[in-house]
Amino acid sequence: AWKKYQTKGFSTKEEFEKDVVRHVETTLARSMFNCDETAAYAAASLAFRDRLITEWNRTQQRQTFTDSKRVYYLSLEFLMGRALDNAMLNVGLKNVAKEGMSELGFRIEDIIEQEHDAALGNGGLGRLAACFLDSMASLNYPAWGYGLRYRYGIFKQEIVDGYQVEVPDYWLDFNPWEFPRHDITVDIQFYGNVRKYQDDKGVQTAVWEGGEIVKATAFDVPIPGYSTPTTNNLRLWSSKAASGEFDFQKFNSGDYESSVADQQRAETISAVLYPNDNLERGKELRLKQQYFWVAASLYDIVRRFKKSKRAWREFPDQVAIQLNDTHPTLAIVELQRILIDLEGLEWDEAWSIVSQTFGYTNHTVLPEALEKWSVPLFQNLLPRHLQIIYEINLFFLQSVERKFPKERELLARVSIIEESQPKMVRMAYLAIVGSHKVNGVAELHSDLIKTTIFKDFVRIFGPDKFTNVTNGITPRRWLHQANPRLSELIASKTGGYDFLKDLTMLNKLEQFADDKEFKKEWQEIKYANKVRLAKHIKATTGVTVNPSALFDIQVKRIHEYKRQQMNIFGVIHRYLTIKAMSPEERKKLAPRVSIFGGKAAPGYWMAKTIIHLVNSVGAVINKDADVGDLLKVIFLEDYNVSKAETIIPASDISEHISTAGTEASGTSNMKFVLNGGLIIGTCDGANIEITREVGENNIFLFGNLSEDVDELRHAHTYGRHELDPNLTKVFDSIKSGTFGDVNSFSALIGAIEDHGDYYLVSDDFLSYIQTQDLVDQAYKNQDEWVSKCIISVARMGFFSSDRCINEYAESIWNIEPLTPEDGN
Ligand code: 26Y
Repeated sequence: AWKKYQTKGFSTKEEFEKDVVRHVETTLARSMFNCDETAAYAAASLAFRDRLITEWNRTQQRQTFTDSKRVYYLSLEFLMGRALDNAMLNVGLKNVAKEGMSELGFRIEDIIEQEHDAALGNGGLGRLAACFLDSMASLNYPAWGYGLRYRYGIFKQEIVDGYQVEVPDYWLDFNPWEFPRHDITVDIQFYGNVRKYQDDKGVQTAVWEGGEIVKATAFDVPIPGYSTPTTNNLRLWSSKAASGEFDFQKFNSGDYESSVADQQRAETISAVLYPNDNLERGKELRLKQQYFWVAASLYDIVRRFKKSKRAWREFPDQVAIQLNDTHPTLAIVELQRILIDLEGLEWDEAWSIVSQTFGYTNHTVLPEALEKWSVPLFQNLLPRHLQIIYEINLFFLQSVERKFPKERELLARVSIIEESQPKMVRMAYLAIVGSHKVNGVAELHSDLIKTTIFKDFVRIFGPDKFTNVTNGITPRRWLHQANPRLSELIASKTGGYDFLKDLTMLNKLEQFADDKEFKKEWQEIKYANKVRLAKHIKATTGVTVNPSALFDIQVKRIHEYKRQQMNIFGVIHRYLTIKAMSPEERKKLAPRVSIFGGKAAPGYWMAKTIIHLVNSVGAVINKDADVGDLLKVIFLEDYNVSKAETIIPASDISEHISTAGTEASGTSNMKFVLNGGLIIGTCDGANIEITREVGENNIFLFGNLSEDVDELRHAHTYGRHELDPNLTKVFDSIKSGTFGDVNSFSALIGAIEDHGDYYLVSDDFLSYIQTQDLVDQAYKNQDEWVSKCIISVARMGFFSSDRCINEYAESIWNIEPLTPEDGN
């Protein structure tokens, strides 16, 4: 009967306006007469939220009634960015909203700008999770994301006197995109101890007792698919003390302060995102976060499964759980614990269910990013889990010994417990042992994990357990939303916006690679995007840049392996070259703007030094009248998802120059090419597959290959290490004080001169600057350049996250799409 009351939501601008006015006047309790942009944003979002929630409810009902297999994507990071623009585009009502808002006296762009980014992630891994959510909904997969509702997302970056300063990102003041579910809570236990009972039949059961309880509350974020009936759910957990507002016993006995302190300690768990990207620190609070989130999510998943009244052995037919890196690996142990301790299953049956349920995605080979937790820490915080880990390890090592008798060293190498002082739990090994599939995120990376860090496990489990799923990006946000004019131009040539659902349709553009009219429009769009970025640069840094210059952009987390230091050394080399040129020679040069952006982990001193150097170099070059427009150096403050949407469409060339073998995939490389920019890059990560797709002529590759890296490093350490002479000149100029205080940068230079140049900056430097010269030459021939860009975009279809999610669905999750036609 209730079905007749279900609404479809607004579909005309008049209906939309009515909803907005209603929300301003009732939900927000304001008057339209003093409705500012903040209130207008709030009301417009609430209007769209209402729509989404109707679709969300229907999607959930559909999935429940058909009892479909669902995938659960467990990620400690979801770097969502803004939601309103995305929601408007995905439900196909942006134009309705634009006209409606304009009648109410607002420009839609200004309204969109009001929204605070949801920045619950560090970089690539977190943004990948967000792209995956978009694709899973757009492809109608029954899928949930599970994460933490951090009160503080990644910090805001301010640049003060050339140095990074971190400012807390308190983003929850007003967030219309989340629904608190105060009725959905889970009690999570920490500390305590384990008691073993023997019943009359001699069966042993373990009981985890005592310790403290923290309450997890669910907050749901609707995830609309693009032009689909599916709105999936992202469930984020928030922590608070279990006994309600206060511990009343303490409260009554007059211990008010300590009861408030308990409350705060519990809330600390979901308070802040750890700002390290690819750098593991082993902090207890982080392990607490992981268990809190994993335990709440599994309780929720198991509760949902139990409603279906199926037998436990059917669990893997109903549930797939994907681990976004090792951060949620405790889920493996927690599910085993639930099955044996709480549900009474035998170990073997439980373990078979567990290991069929999980898949593990690895995102890095860097040793400093591999998670290890100390056994004493574990013992104290999660005593029962440590026991189960020891059992898992015992059975695993026994099976290895049966298969490879007498290989004692192998056993030590693959043991989940590292026999160090203190002993450590190796989370990646645990994830491998407890999953049915392990995947890397680009071909080279997947090969590397099989031949290096997980080599022994390939022998043990066979090669089929290890697979590759090359990353992708959502074309909805990274083309349609970020670059609406380019999207419109593409639509006009490929027969509408279908390419946004099947990105391989971009190949229809290739026939226009020499079309004069098309190329002109293409160029105009790029120019307009550069003008927009130039305005942003002017407004935020005060520096005037020429939109006709070549925009050379490197935006990503600052890390030595990503080699922003090589980029800025290249800029200094260019500066020195220009200074030494005659006026005639200078006339032949292509003007260039070198743009940097990205955050350094607050404790990563070397990364902060790189930021300082970029700013110091910019301060000198940008005011050198002698150089003028030929070279400008910009550091863009606080790079984030919404800024990326402005920056990426404005690039001519972008830099993806990691030491070969270190960048697992990279995903901004895909975003830049999709927006009509070319790449200068190393043979690393997804650059290799991008090259295969777009063709070697349409990318600027340079540098040593990953198979040569070990030997070069060895030579640095044991042989003579002669620096590239061009680099020496750059260092000389820094050391002479050209860019300010010499001591500031000595560690950066020292790492290369004196400490083995681990990232091969010197080895790749000549090849890098020569390739930059090729870029200059190529850019001068605008006609050919634009053709290269068009051809590249036409060949980027492979890098849609839709293709990527379909691969996961088929080869790892074994799930099918579900639409209203399929049932319900
Ligand atoms: C253990 C903890 C300190 C940690 C926290 C965050 C470790 C790693 C990370 C983040 C890793 C990350 O963002 N990796 C990136 O994942 C992308 C998506 O697969 C890849 O494209 C990119 O190459 C990789 O660096």
